[in-house]
Amino acid sequence: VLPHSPPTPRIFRSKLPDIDIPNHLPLHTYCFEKLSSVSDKPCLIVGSTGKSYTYGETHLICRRVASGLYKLGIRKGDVIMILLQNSAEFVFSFMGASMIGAVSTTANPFYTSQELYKQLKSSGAKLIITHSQYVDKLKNLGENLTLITTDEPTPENCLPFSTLITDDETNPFQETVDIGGDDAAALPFSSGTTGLPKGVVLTHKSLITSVAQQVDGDNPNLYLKSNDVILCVLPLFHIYSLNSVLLNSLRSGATVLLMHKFEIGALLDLIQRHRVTIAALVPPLVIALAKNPTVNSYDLSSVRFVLSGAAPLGKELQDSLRRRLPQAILGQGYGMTEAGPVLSMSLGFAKEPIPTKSGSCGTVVRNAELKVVHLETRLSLGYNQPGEICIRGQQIMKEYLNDPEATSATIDEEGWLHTGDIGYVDEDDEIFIVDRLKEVIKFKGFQVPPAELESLLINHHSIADAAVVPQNDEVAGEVPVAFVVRSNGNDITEEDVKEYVAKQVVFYKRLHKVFFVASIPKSPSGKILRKDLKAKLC
Ligand code: 4UV
Repeated sequence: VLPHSPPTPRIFRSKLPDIDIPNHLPLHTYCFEKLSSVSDKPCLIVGSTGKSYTYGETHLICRRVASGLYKLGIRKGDVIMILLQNSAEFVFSFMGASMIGAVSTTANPFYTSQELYKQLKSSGAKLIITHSQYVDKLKNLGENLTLITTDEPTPENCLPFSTLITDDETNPFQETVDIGGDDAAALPFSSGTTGLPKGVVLTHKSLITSVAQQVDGDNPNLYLKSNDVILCVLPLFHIYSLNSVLLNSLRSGATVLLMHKFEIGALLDLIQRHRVTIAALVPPLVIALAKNPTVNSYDLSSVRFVLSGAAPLGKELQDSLRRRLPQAILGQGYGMTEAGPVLSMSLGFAKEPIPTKSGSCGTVVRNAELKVVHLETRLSLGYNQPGEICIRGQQIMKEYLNDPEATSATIDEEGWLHTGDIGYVDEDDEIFIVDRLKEVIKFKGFQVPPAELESLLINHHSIADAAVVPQNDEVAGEVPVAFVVRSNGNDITEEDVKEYVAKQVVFYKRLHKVFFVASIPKSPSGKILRKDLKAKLC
């Protein structure tokens, strides 16, 4: 070793060997690759009605939607917005768009007009598929926007979803659209490590790689079988459910049980009725399963895996759910939209399982590299030393849409994606997340970007400056609270501020408290010293 050569980076890898990943294929071809062997098996079940679609029917409807979108002028590279709760139409739209090389940007149907406008503008979406109850919010948001609604009656100036599916699926376009691995397939929005929500370009290659890292190979990290019934209660507009529930299930030939909203009674009833085997959850739903007394009246013995992700799951909670579901394997996945999304997953879910500790997020997925870097020196650290988690592999995002600056601040020249999460890897290669370097607040796993709320606050004529930080909350994990500097002579109240924000944002971004202060602590370069503000909350 030369005296001045940098130390070799410590890189962590999966205990499972790398596999060949067919990520040259388009996503829909990869997901439906085993169609002929599962064609008559149920692919989707709509929880509220019991209606089910076989794999053969699902694939056919997706092809028709592809053709219908094409007829409406949607071409390769065009963006459509899917603004739906979990439903069969969500799946048909997403896969149909993929078939013509179009890109789906997914958004929360509870978003306000203002939030939707920003995502529409930034994504350049030309067409929106939604439910009639959301159409009012979309009025006047853009000219030349095609609106499609999935329910009857069809509102004025909208087209019914049936326009898309009455078409002939044999349309020759499908053979002529040339889709490459580097072409975008999904465009979820995320604030990443800083700032406002940005479009995250996930390509066919990144999504296939991520799915393969989880469910492919002789010994898959997440062992799904074609007779599995997978609960889809987490919203498909968020990458966790889209990738780890929907795409993983399609690839595995399993059945997806769609629930359009969470309600504990309905959830337990569906698990019992459809003999659900796999439940993908977030910590607040784990709390409900672990603590709600009604759980004892249901037969949940079919459940074999419970996956928790999107926010930290404490050891105690994991242990109390284990007592309730003794037959099930409980474990975590750790994901980030920009990471494609899965960085790590419990090997307890593998075909040849390796038990993982409570509180651990599992080990890094196969065909990927993970390192932990010192916050100041940026040198990579060994076992048990906390630092920023970085990930490298073909699953990570291509870029932030139209934002090279934010892209290069997140993915460095060597291809490492910097997560903004602080964690360590223990001597068994298990990952533990201990803190967050980045600004984002996670309310029940949903992103609340402080910068978005701060820009609303600063726009108020009675507010001179503001900062938003997370406060710990037993049920939600974190809730946003604001520090506000009144502008001269104003007597704006806490209620005024809360109401002003609440009118403009989806429910989980609402402020839970407002503290009036004389000034916001900032670094010499003008960055809000969030740590100082968080310390005031303790
Ligand atoms: O960008 P995002 O909203 O993305 C997610 C994705 C979660 C997934 C995805 C696929 C899975 O299979 C799965 O199990 C979970 O949440 O937010 C990313 C940030 O959320 C925090 C962390 O700060 C990420 O950078 N986060 C995500 N998972 C965990 C977590 C976890 N298991 N424990 C602690 N924090």
